[in-house]
Amino acid sequence: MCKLKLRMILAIAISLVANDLIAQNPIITDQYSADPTARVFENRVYVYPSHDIPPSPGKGRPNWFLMEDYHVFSSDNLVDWQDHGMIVHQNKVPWVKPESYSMWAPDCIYRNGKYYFYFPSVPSDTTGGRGFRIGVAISDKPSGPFIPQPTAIKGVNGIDPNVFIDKDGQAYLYWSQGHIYGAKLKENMLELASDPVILQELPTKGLKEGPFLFERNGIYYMTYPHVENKTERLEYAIGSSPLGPFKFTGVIMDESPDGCWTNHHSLLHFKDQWYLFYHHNDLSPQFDKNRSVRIDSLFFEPDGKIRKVLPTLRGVGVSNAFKKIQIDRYSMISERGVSALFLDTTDRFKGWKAQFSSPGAWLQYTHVDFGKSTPKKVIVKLSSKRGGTLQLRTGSRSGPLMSEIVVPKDTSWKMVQSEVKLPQTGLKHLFVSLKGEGDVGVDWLQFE
Ligand code: FUB
Repeated sequence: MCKLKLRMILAIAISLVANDLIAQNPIITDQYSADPTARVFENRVYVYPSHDIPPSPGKGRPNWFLMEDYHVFSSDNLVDWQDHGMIVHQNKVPWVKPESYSMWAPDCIYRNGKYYFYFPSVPSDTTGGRGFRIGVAISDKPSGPFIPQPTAIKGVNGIDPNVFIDKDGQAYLYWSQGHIYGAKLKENMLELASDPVILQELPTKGLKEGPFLFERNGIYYMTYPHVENKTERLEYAIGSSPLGPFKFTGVIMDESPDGCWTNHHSLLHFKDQWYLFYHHNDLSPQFDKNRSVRIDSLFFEPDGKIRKVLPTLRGVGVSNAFKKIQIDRYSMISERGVSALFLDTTDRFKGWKAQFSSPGAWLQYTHVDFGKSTPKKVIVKLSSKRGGTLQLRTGSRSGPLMSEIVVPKDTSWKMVQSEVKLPQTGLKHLFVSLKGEGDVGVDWLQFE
């Protein structure tokens, strides 16, 4: 094979590895991502998030959002995500002020063979007043390329566009600007077909933004982040038509306990399950303008109310037992003696480790699929100051012992393997605990 061909094959292989993101929460761990709108197109889930970038002197406003472009991600199982790359850049949109770093929360919708990507930004031309406008970029495919329209949508001042197409084919655009606004869209999806109205009856005190409207069983749900206390929580109001009137009905997710000021979400029905896509500053605990997209399952009560979603690290989806399992994204942990710590605080994109530090400390990691072939061994990437013994069980503390891993006293990262004593097939929950004294940091584990 000629050298050039070999180099090309190598480059393709490397780019495939780089674009295949495998994660629990947050789902995107090689860049910051926020404001996720999730849609099902062609039986795949596409996520259209904003793209936060780290602060950089001379770029944008200090200590504020820095957002210059959008990427799109897709998955057919909510576990393995592919980054399709950049789809729209601020300096390639004719009406957007160059270097304004204000490509905030977007949405995307399909109509008549085209994908319409809606995004807010700051315009170059401020004759219509200061503030944000909303524009559209169009593509033949959900992953782009998207061609931006030359001008922003006339009559719309604001941020956080959201589009809904009702059963009768009428499309609606929602956005926020102090209040939440809604208007009909023309068939071309590029112009308003009615004057904007303020959606009344939503809370009047505290910022509201990020509208996301959907319909289920004849109920129209207007969902939105709202600052009721200190930071944003996700709320919803219901009505019997797309422009209301709506009635405040409840909270979907409480404000974050660790102070991330924004939250922004979408709801998605995929393969018989509802999901909440939202964001949190997992990869940037000290600076909440660098956020990351998360997913958790969402359930409806029989009367149509939304059951409150408790944020998890485990997220959703089934982990393949024969691939790396990041147990630091646990489902549950003991009250003390175990925590998720960054592997490298100078490069948080390297991810986390599960640190066990006191006798009996445990964690549970749910939904691991062993399929039909039972593993012979488990490989654990770990390090330890004092040494220790990890026990691996299925189910819970009282579940059968699958493997015991004796960990040497060695602070360098190494792979330690241990025999799997009991045959394992099918879907299992893992229970990992520290037997007796010692300490162990686990980067990941994988069965073979
Ligand atoms: O991402 C920038 C802004 O923060 C969004 O437009 C808001 O919804 C909030 O998440």
